[in-house]
Amino acid sequence: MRILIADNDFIYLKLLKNYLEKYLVNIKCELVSSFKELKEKNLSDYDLFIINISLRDVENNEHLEYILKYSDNVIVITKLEDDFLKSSLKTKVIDYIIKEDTHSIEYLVKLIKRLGKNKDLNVLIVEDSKIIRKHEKEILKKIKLNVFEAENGEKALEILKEKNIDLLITDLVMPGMDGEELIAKVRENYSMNSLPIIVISENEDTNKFLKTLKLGANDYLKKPFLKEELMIRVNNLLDVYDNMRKIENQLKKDPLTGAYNRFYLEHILENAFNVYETKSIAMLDIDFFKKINDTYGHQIGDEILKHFVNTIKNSVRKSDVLVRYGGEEFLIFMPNTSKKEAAIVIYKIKKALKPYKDIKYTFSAGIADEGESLAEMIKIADERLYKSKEDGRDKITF
Ligand code: GH3
Ligand code: MG
Ligand code: MG
Ligand code: MG
Repeated sequence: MRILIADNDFIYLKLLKNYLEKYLVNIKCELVSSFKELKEKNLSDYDLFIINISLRDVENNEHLEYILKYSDNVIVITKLEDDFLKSSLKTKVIDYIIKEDTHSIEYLVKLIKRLGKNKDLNVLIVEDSKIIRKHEKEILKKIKLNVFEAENGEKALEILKEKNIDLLITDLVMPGMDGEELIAKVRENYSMNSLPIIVISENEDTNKFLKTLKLGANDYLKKPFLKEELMIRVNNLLDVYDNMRKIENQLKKDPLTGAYNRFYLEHILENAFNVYETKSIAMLDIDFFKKINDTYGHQIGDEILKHFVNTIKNSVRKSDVLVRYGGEEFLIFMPNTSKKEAAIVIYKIKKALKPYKDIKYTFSAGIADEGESLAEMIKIADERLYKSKEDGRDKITF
């Protein structure tokens, strides 16, 4: 991402550049200290502009308007007492930072990181008033979120079923299903961590808002609100949501290979097992792995485990689940797949498995689609894996 920064103060410019390039990845900052220099730049080269509201060679906000004609990816540097904060220009930029505030650079880094992540997130606005919906939508689009809209609770539930929604913003008073009922319904299926909810309503009674918090809303906002109020609350909530997802992922995954771990197998796959009529399990075990470790060292052994997992991931479907079952033993759960179809997948992995840096290695496998429970199916697949080993390794038994 390329950023153009404009400010009179060269020391501040250097500071910003160093800080942003240190704490953000794939960032390149260019600096200008006057409107004249700014006009010499080709604005289409930049993805983001960080612009001081006053430059020494401009009287008014001419330079800001000049940039806004090209791009609305603008963050302003301002003083608290500056007229900018009262002007309509404020609504046209993404956000602003206060120059005297020593923590504003940290806020800026956090904001830019957030904007990068928001591009992949979907927010649903539930609001019966078209005008308010439009207003909220404009704010959320400014911070790069993908916006979906519903005019009442019923419509919202439909969209939730179809789309992958990451944040729900709801009004309370709506014809049809109102906000309270919607929150209660949503919370039957989504926890506060899996789908955060913000209530926005003009109801004056704080008790009414508190009730929605007890129902499972994460936060609330009273109309009318400032653009920044909504923006900061949304961004903060999404930061929490990201962290929760990271923690949940860490809990479910093996840190070395990124495959799911035994916790996932026992707590999540156990339930998924009964959902599918047809399903198969393949157990894969690397042959003579102890010898690989002894010959090349444990670190190379680790690299081979990652290499093996990547090969598997490139050969299976998205719906297949890969679990690190033991040290060099992996389980693949394949929904809607017969034993024979599963065997085709495992042969595909065998064919795709290339040496790791000239180190050739093989695996043995056992496949089952029989068994009344997950444990039973694993046991059968494991027995067949053992058979593959007995038959001389580098074999697939099903
Ligand atoms: P077989 O063909 O019968 O499967 O022989 P093997 O040597 O692969 O099987 P064995 O079970 O005797 O050895 C597995 C080895 O895997 C032993 C253990 O040190 C190694 N191992 C387990 N976890 C890891 C790991 O995370 N990293 C590395 N490098 N080695 C591991
Ligand atoms: Mg309403
Ligand atoms: Mg082995
Ligand atoms: Mg083993």
